[in-house]
Amino acid sequence: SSPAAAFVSSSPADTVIKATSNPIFTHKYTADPAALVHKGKVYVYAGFDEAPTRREGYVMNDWLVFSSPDLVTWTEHPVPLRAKDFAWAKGEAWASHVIERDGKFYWFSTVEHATIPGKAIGVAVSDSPIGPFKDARGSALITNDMTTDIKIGWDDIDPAVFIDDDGQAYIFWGNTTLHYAKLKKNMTELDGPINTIKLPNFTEAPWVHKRNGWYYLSYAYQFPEKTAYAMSKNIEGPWEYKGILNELAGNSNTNHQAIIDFKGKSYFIYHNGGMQPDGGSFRRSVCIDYLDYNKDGSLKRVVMTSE
Ligand code: FUB
Repeated sequence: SSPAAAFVSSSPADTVIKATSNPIFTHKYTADPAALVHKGKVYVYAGFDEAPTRREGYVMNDWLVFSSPDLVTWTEHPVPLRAKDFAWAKGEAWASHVIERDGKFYWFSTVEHATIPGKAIGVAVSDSPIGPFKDARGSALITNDMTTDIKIGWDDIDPAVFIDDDGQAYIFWGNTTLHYAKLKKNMTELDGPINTIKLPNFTEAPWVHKRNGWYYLSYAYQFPEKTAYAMSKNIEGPWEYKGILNELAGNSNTNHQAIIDFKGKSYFIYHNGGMQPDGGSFRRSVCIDYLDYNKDGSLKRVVMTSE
């Protein structure tokens, strides 16, 4: 696989990258993309896979942010958030999601909790989509002891936040069991009970989006992971399982997607393990492909490309 993105120039603050094919970034391994469209630009927030070649296991300390006006020219901004920026966290910058509300940007992040065993979800805030972000609470929003399925230490991971047209915000998260709860307007507190959604072979990585009156809930399916999805007319369900959306992502045993509309087209942003010479489950690379809808609102299977 030949490098797709050419390293063009750098300054102490920003690095400019031209990406004419997948993977979009080749100077670093990047994983778990979340994407935000804001004022004519796409922001991609990704975990930084730093595992040395042949190491089996995640080495993830920082998150990265990239912005682009056209999905070809990307700017990598200075590191906007590190797992250790949450003083209560031990580390491990796993999957995250950034969303804007009333001019502030909220970064929901998975980290390892320092004192409550297992993963936890924190929230950081900034006035800018590129940060810097600061812990918004001083404590975790969700910890492993708040849900009953405490068989594994990584069941409270992978936040996906969605704000409905009526202004109500929801957070979805989980591994093996998919949870969701309402968020207060301040975006830093849960509002009401933690609920559970049952979907076939749910593993992790939920992402919720809405289009033409349909809610879509895509997620990592089985292990190694494909991406599957469900649809509903109501954000609180019931969700109807609709099938596989994306196949195994190269030699990565995880699959993690973000879905956006940008300048009239829909995009599926994900990571793939097989796109760089030493790539794999712990050295993943963010890719972008088109997402197409059928007339009835269902989704066409993603065609992963290297172009
Ligand atoms: O990158 C670490 C974990 O792997 C993420 O939190 C999951 O979604 C999976 O991609």
